[in-house]
Amino acid sequence: MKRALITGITGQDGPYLAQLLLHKGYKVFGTYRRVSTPNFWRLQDLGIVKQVTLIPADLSDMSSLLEAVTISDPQEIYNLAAQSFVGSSFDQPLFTTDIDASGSTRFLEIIRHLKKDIRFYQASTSELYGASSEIPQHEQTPMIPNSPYAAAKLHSFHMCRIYRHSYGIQASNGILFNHESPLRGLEFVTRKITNSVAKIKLGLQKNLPLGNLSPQRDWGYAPEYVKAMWLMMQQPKADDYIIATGETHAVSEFAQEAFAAVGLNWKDYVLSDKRLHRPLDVHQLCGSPQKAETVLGWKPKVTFNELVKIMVAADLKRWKMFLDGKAFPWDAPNHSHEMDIIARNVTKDAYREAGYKKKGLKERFF
Ligand code: NAP
Ligand code: F7E
Repeated sequence: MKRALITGITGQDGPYLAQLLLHKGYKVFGTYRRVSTPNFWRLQDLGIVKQVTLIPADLSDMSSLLEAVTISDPQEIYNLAAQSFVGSSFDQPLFTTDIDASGSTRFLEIIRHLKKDIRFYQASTSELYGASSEIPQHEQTPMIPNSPYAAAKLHSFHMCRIYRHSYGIQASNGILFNHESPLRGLEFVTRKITNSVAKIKLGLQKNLPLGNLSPQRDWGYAPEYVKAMWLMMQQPKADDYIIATGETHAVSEFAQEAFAAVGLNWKDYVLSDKRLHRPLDVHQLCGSPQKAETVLGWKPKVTFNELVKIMVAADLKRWKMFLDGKAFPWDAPNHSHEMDIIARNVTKDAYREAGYKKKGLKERFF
């Protein structure tokens, strides 16, 4: 029986990947962080929490990673754990660097020292292309990161390449473009929109404040993307692959489609809030999945419109069940209103009151 270790099994991709590997007959181990409130709702939603072996580990703690590898003794490691929210990486650049850059190097070092034949999957990202103007982006497109998140992930991308060439470690980078699902975190724009659309439709929310509406993203469906991760690990040689749909849509289009799915006009509800703009954003991402199609035989099926409908339907169903008094694993009821929890907005108001703007503090605080 093959054994796989998935870091970040409590996130969006981890449970879908675990489900796929279980179907393929793997013994699946997953790392989770010790948190004050347990966070297994996605594994529960897919009904697999009892089928995976959970190991406590943190990417900042080398000994816990060594322990996880020793316990699981895997043929394949999928390193999905990350501080994955680009917006937060501007607020926590050092933490993001420790987890998203050094975290993967810790695993590569463990594999090197144990001298084990372990295949390593690194969750790389379309954010690496950041400021690149080439459309569509392909594997040779110059990588110009536009956030601390992307810079940290670029470090990991190169460390995989370097360990591959220096020590023959089978480390592959999956350069995945945005992929979404009903299990997406609520802070990401797609799920933020579909959760709000459901609440607005049911009279539980009045409007939807968003940041920059013009960035364009290549959005795919997460369950299809985890299949590509597994396919990469089955290749005789490690390599880097873009996983994308080849289509790009603006944030405003996602909002328009999501409101239209419940018969509403997005312009009646979406508010523009400058506080939600990032200090630096990525304008347009559109990936070419040609190499993945040719080498891995991987092709996306779910279209942009289908993706939006899947997500809206899931959130609408959840809020209706909630109103009917049903109990089920879910994140939204415990989620604070975003505008209440963004610390930099509090800072902004405090600074404005103190008249600090004149003293040259950065514009983003105002
Ligand atoms: P996600 O939902 O944010 O999940 C991230 C996972 O990492 C969670 O399980 C989280 O644990 C864990 N984690 C965070 N900090 C950690 C730490 N210090 N030590 C151990 N675990 C930690 O992300 P995702 O959407 O599933 O994405 C999976 C990976 O692919 C990430 O590396 C992301 O950067 C990358 N990626 C995602 C996309 C996308 O569109 N989804 C595209 C390209 C690349 P908690 O549950 O405890 O927070
Ligand atoms: O933002 C804009 C925002 O946070 C998408 C991660 O999985 O994919 C994800 O990163 C766009 C940005 O995802 C709001 O400014 C407007 O231009 O959903 P997002 P992301 O930054 O693309 C990549 C591939 C990853 O690797 C990451 O881990 O939407 N936007 N208004 C907003 N974004 C958010 N979150 N909230 C808003 O209100």
